[in-house]
Amino acid sequence: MNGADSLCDTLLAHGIDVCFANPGTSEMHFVAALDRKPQMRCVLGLFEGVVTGAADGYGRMADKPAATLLHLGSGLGNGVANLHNAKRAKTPIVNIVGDHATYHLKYDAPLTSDIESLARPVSGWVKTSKSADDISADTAEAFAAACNAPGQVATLILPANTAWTEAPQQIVQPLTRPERRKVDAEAVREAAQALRNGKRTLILLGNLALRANALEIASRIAQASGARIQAQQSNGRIERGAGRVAVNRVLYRVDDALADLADIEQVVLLGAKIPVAFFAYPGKPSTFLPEGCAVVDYAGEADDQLYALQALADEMNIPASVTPLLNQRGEKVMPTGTLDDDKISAIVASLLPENAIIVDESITSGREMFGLTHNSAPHDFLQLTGGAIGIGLPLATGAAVACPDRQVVALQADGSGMYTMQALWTHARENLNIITVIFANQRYAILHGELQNVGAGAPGRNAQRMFDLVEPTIDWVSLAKGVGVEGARATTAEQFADLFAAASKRKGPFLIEAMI
Ligand SMILES: Cc1ncc(C[n+]2csc(CCOP(=O)(O)OP(=O)(O)O)c2C)c(N)n1
Ligand SMILES: [Mg+2]
Repeated sequence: MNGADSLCDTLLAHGIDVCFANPGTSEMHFVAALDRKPQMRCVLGLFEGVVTGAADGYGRMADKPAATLLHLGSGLGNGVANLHNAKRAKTPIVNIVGDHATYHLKYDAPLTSDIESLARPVSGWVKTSKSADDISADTAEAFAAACNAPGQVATLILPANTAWTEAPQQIVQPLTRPERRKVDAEAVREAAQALRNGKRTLILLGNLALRANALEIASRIAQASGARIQAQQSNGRIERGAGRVAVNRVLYRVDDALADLADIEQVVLLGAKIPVAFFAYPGKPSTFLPEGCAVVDYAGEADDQLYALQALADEMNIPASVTPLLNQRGEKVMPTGTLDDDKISAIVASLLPENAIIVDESITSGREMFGLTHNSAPHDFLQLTGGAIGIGLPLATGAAVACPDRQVVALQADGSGMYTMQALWTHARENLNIITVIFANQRYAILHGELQNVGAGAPGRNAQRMFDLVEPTIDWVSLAKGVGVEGARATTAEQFADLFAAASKRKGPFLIEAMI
């Protein structure tokens, strides 16, 4: 029993049985230990952004952490953008990073770096194990930290000699997971009072308030009080579709969001933060609430939002006759002719398999998707939470590993997809049920718009060369084929619908390059 065995046994004892990995020499003893633990599923990602994004997708869907295994500061650095997204999604991750043996650090070997400093901005907890004796306790602490509500990245750095040194047989057993904080009775009374004060009120929902059961209570509260419910802009996971409550998100574009919230006099925060603009734009406000809007900070992100909703509904004495407003199943809409992004949204919304998981990194192309899928088959919706593009294909990987019986549909803009297209290899390697739809508009379309939005004018030659993915164009069907994923190109709506329908009937990954 060495430190590496102690790590693996402690992870397994805590219910972590998936490890997304890209190891190196300093992690070889962990690899050897993992080899002795067939219960642990090791999933290789061919770039660390795939590893961390997959751990995010897994954590969002499994409601428990996966482990990662990354190689020193460089490996961690490659994975930071998607750890940033995970941090924004409040995803629990036990992020394991190997380091040089402690006595080797003073020689400043080529891969030496300040791993803790790289980890800190994306981690809620960082620790370097000092010895093999500590590994089990440190791993248990990392697990507890990752699960600390509302969920966070816990980075555990393991020097190579802690792995290969003899460790105690005894491992640390899991503690019971602490419950989320429950809002107190006073807060409940205040929130109920606020909902009766006659102000035009928005109840802004985030975190676990966006699960189906919580949304049903929110819908009853909205009807009983006349308040509006809405989700914050950026959410790790929403349960939605037919038979569930429709909830829109705060809009992305500043003018749209301002107009949408213009008449709100009071906002009740329930697992959400005050809505702010993604970016600052010259002459536009940074926050979306109208001036003078009252803020009732009812339940925080780390609180038990389901409890907060139930307690509020009880306090309001809502009659049983007030039932949640549930979405009806929509009519099938099957557009025809030349393909465009809105036709794709309509077709995906119509053909979405039951209980699918939508992973949305469609950027400009999927703007209609959210509205159209209110009436689709019930599904989970995972979005880009932190704005660091390149998460879609990895996120789909993790979601599919967590939920092997469900169809994952990755709606992937082409530019963002190229950041981490290596994930497709993992889709093939693990035979994951993922349909990837590439919105092949062959450009960074959003940046064309943003150049105008910041008031910088029309793109010249240099701007175009930074925004347009041409000369050469990207052939996604060939890329997919090269990493073992079957794919086909669609240029008409009929072709797209046929490919999507066929792909949802088979097992394993399939990629549709949608030419728009
Ligand atoms: C890590 C990271 N790098 C760069 C950016 C800036 N950025 C935002 S959107 C975008 C391009 C998006 O293009 P694409 O994915 O093709 O979507 P489209 O705009 O065409 O819909 C870029 C480069 C970012 N958000 N995150
Ligand atoms: Mg694009």
